[in-house]
Amino acid sequence: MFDPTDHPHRRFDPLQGHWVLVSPHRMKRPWQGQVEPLPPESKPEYDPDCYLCPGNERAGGHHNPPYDDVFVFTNDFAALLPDAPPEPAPEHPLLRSEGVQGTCRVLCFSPRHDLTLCELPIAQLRRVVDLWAEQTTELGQRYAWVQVFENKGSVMGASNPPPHGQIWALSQLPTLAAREHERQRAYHAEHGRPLLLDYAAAELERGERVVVRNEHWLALVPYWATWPFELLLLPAQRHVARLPDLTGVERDALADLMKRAFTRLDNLFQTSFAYSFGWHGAPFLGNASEDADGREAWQLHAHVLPPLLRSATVRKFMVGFELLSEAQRDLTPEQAAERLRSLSERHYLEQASEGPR
Ligand code: H2U
Ligand code: ZN
Repeated sequence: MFDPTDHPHRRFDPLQGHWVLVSPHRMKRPWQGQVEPLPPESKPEYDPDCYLCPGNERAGGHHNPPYDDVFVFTNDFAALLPDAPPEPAPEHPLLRSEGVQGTCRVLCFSPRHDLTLCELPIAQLRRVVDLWAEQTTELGQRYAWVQVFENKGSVMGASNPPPHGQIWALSQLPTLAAREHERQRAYHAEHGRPLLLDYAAAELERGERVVVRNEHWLALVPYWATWPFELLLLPAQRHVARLPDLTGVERDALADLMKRAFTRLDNLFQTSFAYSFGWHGAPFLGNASEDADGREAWQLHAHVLPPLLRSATVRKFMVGFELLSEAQRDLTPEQAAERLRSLSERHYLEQASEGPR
């Protein structure tokens, strides 16, 4: 008899259209591999040597204003440029390229150097949500895709400790976005409903992969999760195509959901849990009358992709089979969700500083 907690199987990711290998029986194998160094424990509220802190000089020579709220600037080392020239004529059908225009911005979430996103007060998290929405509206007027994201922790490549994220906006749909666009549109054409709203309803009915929910939002470990403690955040009650479409009440509810979900991640291994986290919503392809943007099919959602597996220092590697064949996981998404559900929503650092309540 097939037992998903014991037998190898594959799960299908309907957003990307790929499979993930699940090998739950491997959970018992010994580990003598790499251990991640722990980041330093205490950070100052303001660091005079930090490129992102208020009033400081950045690496490119610009000065940050003495900001006391959120703050946005164009990345001094932007990967995309607004005036990049168009592609040259192709020299061979297998040597294909295309030009791309775009811009990259850095978003500072708070003037406090020492806090992470989930340690910010709810009111400041709401400011961050508003900023994401404003930036998406502005950049969507010029670019086809606006990628809002945050890299947190040095293991995920974050280069500076204060709470900050990035936006990359560009003239074409990047690969993963294009796949989600195609798959959500195909599902909508067949069923007449957004794929992710049907998915949210199925998950709410089952409950076993749900980690946190409130009146408007759902955070769950997706059925097809690749990373051990991967999360998907989505508005579960109504169709919402993009960040700017969120109502005020939904933005407050999102601030609540992020604080609770990310606090649980931090509490899991009593460490500031590293991740890449970012938003996907309908693109801005520009032909509104034919709904080329697929607004009807797209449901706004965030992917939270955290690398840690067993402890604050042992991460999941995407290597070997994963790089050459397909993603693989040991812990099942249901087991991951259960572990996250069992944790407190009070941050471990707050508990440590204030003692038991
Ligand atoms: P990450 O922590 O996710 O790397 O984001 C920080 C970004 O900030 C990074 O892309 C930019 C880096 O290029 N940056 C500046 O634009 N100016 C600076 O002085 C430091 C960092
Ligand atoms: Zn997505």
